[in-house]
Formats: sequence, C-alpha cells, structure tokens
Amino acid sequence: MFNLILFGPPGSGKGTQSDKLVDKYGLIHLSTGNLLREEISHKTPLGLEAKSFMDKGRLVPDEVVIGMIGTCLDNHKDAKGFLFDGFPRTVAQAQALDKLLELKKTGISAVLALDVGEDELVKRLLNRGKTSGRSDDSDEDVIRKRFSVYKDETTPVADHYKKAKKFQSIKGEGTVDEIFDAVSKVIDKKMK
Ligand code: B4P
Repeated sequence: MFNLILFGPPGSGKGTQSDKLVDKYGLIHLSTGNLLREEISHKTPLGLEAKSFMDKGRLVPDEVVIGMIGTCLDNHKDAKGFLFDGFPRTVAQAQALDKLLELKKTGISAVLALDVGEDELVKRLLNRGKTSGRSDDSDEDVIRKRFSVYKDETTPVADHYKKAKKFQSIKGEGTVDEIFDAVSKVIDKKMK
C-alpha cells in the first residue's frame, strides 16, 4: 500500500492538490475536514458538536476524528493506498493513525508538507470565504486563530514524522499545476 499524508497550514492547498492526486494515483481520499462538513450538512449529533469547534477555528476533539478515520479505513479494505488530507492534526491523532495502519500491516509511506507564507494563506482563505459559505473562512480573527492552533497543536506532528524520516517540505506557492507537478515528482520517486 502507498499511504500519503498531505500536510500544511489551513489554506495551503491540501484539499486542492488532493483532488488531483487521488485521480492520478488511485488512492482513497480521506479528508477529515470534508467528512466533518458532511456531518454538519446532515445535522447529525457529531456534526453539531464539530460545528461548535470549527466555527471558532478550534480543532474537533481527537476521539471524534480518530473514530471517523477508523471507520473509513474499515470501509475500504481493498484500497491500494490512502491520501490523508488534514489528518493527523495532533500528535495523539498521529499515534492513533500509526496503530490503525499497523493493524492493517501497513504504515505511512510519506508526509509531504505544503509550505506557504501566512499573508498568502489569509488571502486565499478570505477569498474562498466569499463563495464557499464556510463560516471558518469569512472572519479574519477565526483564520488567525486557526493558524495559532496549527502552530501549537499541529506543528509537533511534523516532528513526529521527521523522527521517522518520512517528512518532506514542498514549495506551496505558485500555480496549482506547478505545485501538482512538484508533488507528483516526489511521489513518483517514493513509489519506485
Ligand atoms: P480543512 O477542511 O482541513 O480545511 P483547511 O485546512 O482550511 O483547507 P485546505 O488546506 O485543504 O484548503 P486548500 O488549501 O485546498 O479543516 C477545516 C476545519 O475542520 C479545521 O479548522 C478543524 O476545525 C476541523 N478539522 C479538520 N480536520 C481535523 C482534524 N484532523 N482534527 C481536528 N479538527 C479537524 O484551499 C484553500 C484555498 O486556497 C481555496 O480557495 C483554493 O482554491 C485556494 N488555493 C489552493 N491552492 C492555491 C494556489 N496554488 N494558488 C492560489 N490559491 C490556491
């Protein structure tokens, strides 16, 4: 199996690149952000709980997202690999993912981080907020809160994978196609 984590701050292009990567490599796309928004749109109890965190720019509790990922892995027993987008976002999530993959006798093949400056990130998110209807993209204070949560809670996840020598940064500024080419080159090398 080839299991890839696309890593990076909010607005770095994880979702954008994931859509293209799953088409090219035939991986199963697991975006915790998309899964949570789906729960919110169906007004499930899980969705209502998640919304209260997401609207404030905070992370949804670990046990909620870990449970969701566990279910998705079980639902795709024959997958040739997974693309994790926006997960793991805490060290506890990374450790849980290691265990879940171990049970499937597999592991993380690579963690690719999209590197984008904060001014560009704010610009992208506010821009998306104009059309997406996403409440977490419309308010600059909430966007800044998401960055501070990223620095405090998600950056340590990078160290977790650096220790395992699986982490690589890629320039995330430029056109979507330029970044896609750069990411694809790294994946092609890792798949060899
Ligand atoms: P996510 O859905 O993961 O949202 P994100 O980080 O904001 O988006 P992403 O990084 O994928 O967006 P993209 O750059 O593609 O999370 C939302 C919330 O859900 C979190 O804040 C948290 O509350 C909760 N959550 C999710 N996962 C969780 C977890 N594991 N644990 C706890 N809570 C969790 O796109 C951004 C914009 O940039 C788009 O408009 C796009 O068109 C544009 N763009 C992309 N690439 C570009 C480029 N090269 N140039 C110019 N614009 C570009």
